[in-house]
Amino acid sequence: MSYLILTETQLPPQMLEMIGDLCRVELWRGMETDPALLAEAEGFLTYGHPHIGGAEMDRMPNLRIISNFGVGVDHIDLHAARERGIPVGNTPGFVDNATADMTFALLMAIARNVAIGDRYAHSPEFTAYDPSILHGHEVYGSTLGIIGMGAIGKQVARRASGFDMTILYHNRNRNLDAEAETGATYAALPDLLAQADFVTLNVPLTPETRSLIGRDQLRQMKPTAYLINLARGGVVDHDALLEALTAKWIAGAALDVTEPEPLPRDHPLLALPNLIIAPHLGSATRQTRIGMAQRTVDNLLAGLHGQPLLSRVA
Ligand code: 8YV
Repeated sequence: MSYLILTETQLPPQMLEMIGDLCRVELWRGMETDPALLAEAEGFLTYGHPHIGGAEMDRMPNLRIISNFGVGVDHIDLHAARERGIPVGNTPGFVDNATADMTFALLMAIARNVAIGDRYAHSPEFTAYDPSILHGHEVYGSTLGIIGMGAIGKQVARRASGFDMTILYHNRNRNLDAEAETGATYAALPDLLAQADFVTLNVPLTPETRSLIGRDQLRQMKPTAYLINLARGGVVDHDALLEALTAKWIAGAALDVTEPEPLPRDHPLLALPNLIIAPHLGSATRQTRIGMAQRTVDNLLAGLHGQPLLSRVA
């Protein structure tokens, strides 16, 4: 017995090995996909972020499981999946540490001019050491504002406590566990923005968090402060960010995610010296990818066999 599953990009060999002979894997080409494959597909493994809405689901009448590689499911219409009785699985818990590490990597990199320093040190211009250049912002002992105190935000806070940072956070609800464990203090969003030296975004993208950081919020930040986005591009209004970085309302920004992703190659954000950008590397460690792959495959197979998923989001 072999199930037909679709995926929008080639799966890495390690995942194919985990799936074994149980499934036949074919590529999803959006609405251009061969109707015979759509009619037969029983599983969908979203390896990147393809949009799967009600219209897409309706083209796959035999679909019994959508298994998402990753925790964020903003590209999948969960309401439409629930209405159609299609379970959706994701990988909570597996990405937390790697994403928190990367939040800190980008925070440190923008604070201490790592990217610009790297380009300078590689260039012919670097001919003599100069102690007067590229002075960054001290991270140790500074104030961190975490927006989104879920599992990833809490791991960011744990790292920040090692740097003796004053930790403020904003969340839909207070997270008493995180407060007790990390000494983080709940703050209203305007207070957090006004006080933080570094603001990290660790929220899922939902209708409530779309454009959470716009002109007004960037205006509330200190001119010496930095914004670090490891959530989704849509959480930040990119036009407002461009204005803020150009007019120096804030000192800089570090983005792991953008909308669209990638940005068009001639996007003006890419030309700014006070912005660093990574190609969505939040969870990209060898160790984390293995855990994510295993959970994605386990959810997929459970769904195909009509069993409860190990982590179900809809
Ligand atoms: C994944 C992510 O790399 O988990 C998430 O929500 O954004 C990343 O960890 C991505 O989803 C894989 O496509």
